[in-house]
Amino acid sequence: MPAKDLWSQIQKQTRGRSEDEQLRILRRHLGELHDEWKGPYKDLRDKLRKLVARLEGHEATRSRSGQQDPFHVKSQGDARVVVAGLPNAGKSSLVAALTGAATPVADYPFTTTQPSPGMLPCEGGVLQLVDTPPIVEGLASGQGAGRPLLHLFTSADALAIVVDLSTDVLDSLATILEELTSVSIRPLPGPLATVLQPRGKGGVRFLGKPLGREEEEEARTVLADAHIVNAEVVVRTAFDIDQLRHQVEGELLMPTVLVATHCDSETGEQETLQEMMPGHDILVGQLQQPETLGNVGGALLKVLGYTHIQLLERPAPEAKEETLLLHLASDILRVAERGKISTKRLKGARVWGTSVPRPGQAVRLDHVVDAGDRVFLQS
Ligand SMILES: Nc1nc2c(ncn2[C@@H]2O[C@H](COP(=O)(O)OP(=O)(O)O)[C@@H](O)[C@H]2O)c(=O)[nH]1
Ligand SMILES: [Mg+2]
Repeated sequence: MPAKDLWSQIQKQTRGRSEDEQLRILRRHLGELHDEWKGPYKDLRDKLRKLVARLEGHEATRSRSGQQDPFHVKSQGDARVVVAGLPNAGKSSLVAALTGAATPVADYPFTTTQPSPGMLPCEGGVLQLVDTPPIVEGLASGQGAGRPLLHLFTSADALAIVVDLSTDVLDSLATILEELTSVSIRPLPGPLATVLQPRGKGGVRFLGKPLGREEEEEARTVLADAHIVNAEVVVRTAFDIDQLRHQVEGELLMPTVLVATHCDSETGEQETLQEMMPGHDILVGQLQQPETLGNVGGALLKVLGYTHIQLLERPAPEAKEETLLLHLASDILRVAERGKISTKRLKGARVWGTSVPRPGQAVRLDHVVDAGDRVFLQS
């Protein structure tokens, strides 16, 4: 088998697997790649050796730390989605249904006492879903799983809030939001469009998509009013003054989807949920039949701000080689990294799509691509 095909096969086999499983698979393949093989096989062997060394490093750290903090969940995959909700809402059922991870499900509350991750492969990426102990009133003052649980929420790239529609939704959601507010989390119906990154020096800088003169002035005023003199404002997809304001006020903007469970009977609860969380995607279905939930992975990728671009094999828009899943506002360098292409000799790219005025335009490494762009990397 050509080295390139073997590499795609290995990627397929390891995707979504735990690190221990990945290590086993990589070691097996390494054993089959003979030392005297040259060219692309040698490159593949080197690549696998590096991956194995990295995973072995993780393994060593894990065993050294011995008794681990169960609330410290190692990040894996492209993004972390923490599944949150009241007791018995269906959090564990959701994670089990989507990832096949073994997590205890039972019809009595507090079955889940520790977070437990599972991996969800979707659309060329893989998401880490983290099942969690339930939210109860007063987490911040040590009730239930307490502060460690709140801290886990703040470590998420997105939240999936599970709500039982057979309960009083107004009440349930109010409790959840209050607990999230205690660590300044503000749910967001979509991806973070404008990011504030405080810096130690350098004044106020604007990065990402260019913004208009008035927008820049508005942003500078908001920052100055809060006495922020050093910061980077990164416009990922669009300039959003409200998002900037919330971040200036110390809020953690958290992309969030809702999952409604126990929706066997028609009540008005789903509408109530939507009214309380305007703009948020609500996934409704039977957890026992995950296919009824629709494309959960797709909804999560959307709220996280992921999109697809096409990598081209030749400088021609129809010469499609590979579809890549990328975060919105990724640049050419990131495209190459994601496509596992060496960035050492990379000079730039030619792009067909909405991020350039002219089809096939030559761009530099810091050019930010748009959803659906076709990219030919030039080295
Ligand atoms: N009827 C119905 N039961 C569900 C649904 N989702 C979860 N359950 C049941 O509710 C109970 C609690 O589920 P679990 O996933 O452990 O909830 P958790 O405490 O949020 O993790 C279990 O008996 C599940 O089988 C649903 O959508 N409909
Ligand atoms: Mg549970």
